[in-house]
Amino acid sequence: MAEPQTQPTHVAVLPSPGMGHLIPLVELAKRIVSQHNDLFITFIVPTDGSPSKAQKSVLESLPTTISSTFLPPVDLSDLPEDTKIETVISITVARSLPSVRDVLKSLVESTRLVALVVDLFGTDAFDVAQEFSISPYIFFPSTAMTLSLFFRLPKLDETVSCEYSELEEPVEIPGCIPVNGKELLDPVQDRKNDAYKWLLHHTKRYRLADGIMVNSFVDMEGGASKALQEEEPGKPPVYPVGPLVNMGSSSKAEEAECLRWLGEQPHGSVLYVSFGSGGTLSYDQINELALGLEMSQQRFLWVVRSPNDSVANATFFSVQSEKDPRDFLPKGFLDRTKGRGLVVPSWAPQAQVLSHGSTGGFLTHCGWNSTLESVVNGVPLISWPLYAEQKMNAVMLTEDIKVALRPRINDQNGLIESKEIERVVRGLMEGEEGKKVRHRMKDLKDAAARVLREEGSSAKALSGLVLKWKNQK
Ligand code: UPG
Repeated sequence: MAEPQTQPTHVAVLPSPGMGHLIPLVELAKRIVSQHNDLFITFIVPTDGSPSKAQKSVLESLPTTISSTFLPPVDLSDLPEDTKIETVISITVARSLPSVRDVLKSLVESTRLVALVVDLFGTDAFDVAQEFSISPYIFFPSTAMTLSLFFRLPKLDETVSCEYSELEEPVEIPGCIPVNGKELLDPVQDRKNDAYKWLLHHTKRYRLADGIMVNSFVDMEGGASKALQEEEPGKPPVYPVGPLVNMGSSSKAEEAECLRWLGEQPHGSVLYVSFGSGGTLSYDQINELALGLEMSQQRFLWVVRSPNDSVANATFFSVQSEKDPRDFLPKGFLDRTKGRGLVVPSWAPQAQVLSHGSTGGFLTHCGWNSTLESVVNGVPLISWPLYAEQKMNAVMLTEDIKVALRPRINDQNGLIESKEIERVVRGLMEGEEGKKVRHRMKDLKDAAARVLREEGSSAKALSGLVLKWKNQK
């Protein structure tokens, strides 16, 4: 066997299922190897079926020092239909552990493997890391705010006896704007559901990590970052290393078409509308959105998925739209908005859309990657949260740092109606309030660029950590 200390440093990365988890981990890996060409990274990807096109295309385009291996799919056929997404993700990771062990074993035998990085739902793999004496780390792909809540959750669980949504006072999250219990992330909304139990299980294990990287930065989440860095017995160090975002390029024909269309629109005139990789709307809500966009008279580029009337994350594991948009959009909508609006089924090259000069606003589900991609391009937001921690993100973006406008839901029918959509879209694209959020977003864009420069806070935090890995015995 080669002498371990002469071998290059190697790090394993375990993304839990979902493009919103894989993409930022890939960005983290790219950033590390671009600055340390003597460090090697292996992605170990758990799955419950064959790898999706989107996963493959993200992993195939990486530098040669980053490799990836798809684990044998686990069988989830025993899970009831209504199993929540957090449970599905956690069980996929838990059932993949025997194959994670096989891969780690072979890496330990052939490389100087020093660390295993998991994301928010991957902490069960820490036990396997421990078997091989590898340091366990977490990369947290969401906000410092959510991470701050996660550290607080075990205590809240002990002290609160009712559902959090029934609390009269908003929940205090260290360093953050207080959040009404109803707007906390989905899996804490029903404490009897397995999704809550899984989340609690993971949050208790966060303390086992040797360190936690969070995809955020001090200028954007100053209060939460500070609270997270306060030392406390048993709490691992937290490193804000963001914003790490996909700036990708793509050469697919259908995507080129959408960028060509953008190129024909005036500067800053187009509202980009997208609900991330998993977001779906009900049939009625799609109808209202279409009418609202039409009534606003603004230009738009809308990534449309088939309606789903029962859940808001129907495409989380496969991003294909099933139906032709003509089958569910209002009659005549496509003809009436021709030229002014472009509808793209399922998937758009979002990174390029947001960096395009014609894009002037983003109506988003507030997924954290989408939010950060907008921040680095200085594009102001309309927040339309659907599931996961998106409502918390919307509260922060709208009420705390004020880079987003949020449309109101009609409590009677649970819909955001066309008139309200028209009002907010016009407000963002041509109103006074739009100017203010645009201005604040521009400042945040500048700050984001600053923290990633060599002497910036995020760059320094990450390089300090990589140095630690390299010096590890
Ligand atoms: N994307 C595209 N084209 C599309 C749609 C999405 O390129 O048409 C990309 C987008 O650029 C981004 C990613 O897909 O990089 C989507 O990530 P994100 O905006 O974070 O949304 P989700 O996929 O919904 O992310 C999940 C959770 C979200 C959470 C995030 C990080 O739903 O709530 O913030 O993971 O933990």
